[in-house]
Amino acid sequence: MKKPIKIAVTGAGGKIGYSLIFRIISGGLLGQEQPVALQLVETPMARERLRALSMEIEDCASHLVAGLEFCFDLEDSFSDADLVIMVGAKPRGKGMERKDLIKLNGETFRAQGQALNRNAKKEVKILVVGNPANTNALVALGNAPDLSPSRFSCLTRLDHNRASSLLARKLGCSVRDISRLTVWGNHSSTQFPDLSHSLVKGEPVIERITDNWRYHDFVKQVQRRGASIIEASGASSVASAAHAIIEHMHIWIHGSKADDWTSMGILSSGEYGVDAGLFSSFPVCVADGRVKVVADIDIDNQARQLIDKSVDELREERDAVRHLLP
Ligand code: NAX
Repeated sequence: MKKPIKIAVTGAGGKIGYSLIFRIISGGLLGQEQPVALQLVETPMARERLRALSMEIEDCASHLVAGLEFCFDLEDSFSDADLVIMVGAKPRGKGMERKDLIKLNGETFRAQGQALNRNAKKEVKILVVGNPANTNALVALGNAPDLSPSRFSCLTRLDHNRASSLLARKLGCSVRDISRLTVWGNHSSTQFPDLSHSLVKGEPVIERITDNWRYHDFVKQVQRRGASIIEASGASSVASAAHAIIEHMHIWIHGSKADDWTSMGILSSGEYGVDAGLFSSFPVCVADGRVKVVADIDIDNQARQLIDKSVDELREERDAVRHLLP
């Protein structure tokens, strides 16, 4: 049997955690031959929920579970973790403004970034999911000076999947026929899902749709998809978020498909006019665990404006957490 891979999941006792953990222990992330040791990181208030979760994990009798520990203290969190999935975050409370939530969760990610710096392996892969995901990733990275920025990413694969699925429905094809779709910017209602370079069965998508649809209706629908789910169910996406987390990590570990790319939130080095030092979603290719922004994509005027709007929001978020950055 292979040596177990240690996976720390924060917020494991929440809704996404409940879907994600069972995907991991059934081999959805690392396959049927790779055992996993889970470290579930939560607040003490979730102790009983984790106790119930651990009983359910035991009752799955999965041959892949080589270890299971709970962590309620940041002192011990992320110790020797190979993969860290940071889902835990506080939801926006009644009367709370977005900038209050950014600050509140920023404090959490500062402390967690410091714990990552102390305890995680240097070659760890860290995915931030908890919102505001891009800015939380920025705060965690800023407080982990001994870890390379290349170890951090944030989730925009759910937005990518939403865009891909919507386009496939529009064209009456399978999502497998679609490639080279990009989500730019923030994981928020300013994100820009971009079809300018997308292909359907190898042919340009823009030959089959109008500019009006791709810059207006399509963009709005993808941007509002999370809100539509909240309107319909009263809660944010759960299973599709867990699915996107699995895909994001799978691609990071095993690489992206030849002739295609994915969308991932990573630290900008100034590519495509996104300020260096912001976490933004980009089109990326992954090989041997290394993430590279796809080069030389043309950006037309309409796309430029939409990207800039999202980058403006990322700057505002960064300014709201400046005091948490060194
Ligand atoms: P839940 O409220 O069900 O679960 C959150 C869990 O995090 C709770 O169990 C809570 O106890 C725990 N938690 C809070 N603070 C913590 C801390 N300091 N340390 C450890 N655990 C902590 O939310 P859920 O539906 O699971 O969503 C989790 C987060 O994912 C939210 O911030 C949500 O907005 C975000 N999402 C991000 C997405 C993305 O694409 N980036 C999509 C899905 C989701 O909306």
